[in-house]
Amino acid sequence: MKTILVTGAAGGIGTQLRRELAGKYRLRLSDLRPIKPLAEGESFLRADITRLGDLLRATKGVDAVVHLGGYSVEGRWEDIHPANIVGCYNTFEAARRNGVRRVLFASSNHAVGFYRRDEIIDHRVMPRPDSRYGVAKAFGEALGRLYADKYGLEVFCMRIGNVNPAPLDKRRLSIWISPRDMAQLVSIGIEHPEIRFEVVYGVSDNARSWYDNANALRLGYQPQDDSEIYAEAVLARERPGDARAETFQGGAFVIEEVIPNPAPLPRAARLAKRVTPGKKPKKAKKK
Ligand code: 15L
Repeated sequence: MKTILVTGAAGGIGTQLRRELAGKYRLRLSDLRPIKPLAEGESFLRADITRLGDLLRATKGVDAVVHLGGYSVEGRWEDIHPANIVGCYNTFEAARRNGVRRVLFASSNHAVGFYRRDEIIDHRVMPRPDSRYGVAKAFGEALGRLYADKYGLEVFCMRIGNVNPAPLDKRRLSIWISPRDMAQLVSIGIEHPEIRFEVVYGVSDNARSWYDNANALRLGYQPQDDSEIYAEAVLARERPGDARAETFQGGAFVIEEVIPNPAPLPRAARLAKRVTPGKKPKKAKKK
């Protein structure tokens, strides 16, 4: 049985994954917060991902790392930088030094959140982060590419939508992933023999998806769930929100600000009105 290190295992995704992966792998769970109770086949190792030494201990003897650790929403650079930039670097570097073959990186839809909702994007699009958090996810993907190309690590980047038993709102109808689909994708990331460097979307088979997830399907992903069965209930409780947030895939992340005096908003507001590239803008009617 393979031993898998899961960083950030006390978080939402980690908790749901543990349930789904139980019995399939020996899970070494790491986090700053203790995890109790542990199930059979699980062990806990406290690790601060901002410390390389902690990760060198945690990655010793594992077959793969599922790196979920770090800040999971937008935040101040002073918080994102240590947790998501330094922490991500330490994870890849510790894996390399300990000869761990494979790293699964929990990237996010927010690495590409500034694509519009009327666009279908695939795994080859340029990053278009919607937040500092999204920038850190794009950094993790780039770092993964470097470690794959330069050191031969096998790297599987999952641009995760939102893992939950059911979609929370209209935006999540497009990016939702059920816990069992998430676990299937993670298993592919651990088991697939041909992985060198891959980017896939961590989403279920949602009718309202704005992703072309061909790369995941090519690797054998067969999502079982579709958010559509929740659509009526979700839409019935949806209230109109901010126009910019509703224009872009990243939703509230595109408007959320954590710094004082953010850059002038009028220019950014114009972005939301911009036509899709390739389409000619309509001429304004003369009055
Ligand atoms: C994410 O990447 C976050 O980790 C999670 O907290 C959610 O905000 C999710 O994206 C989302 O977009 O719903």
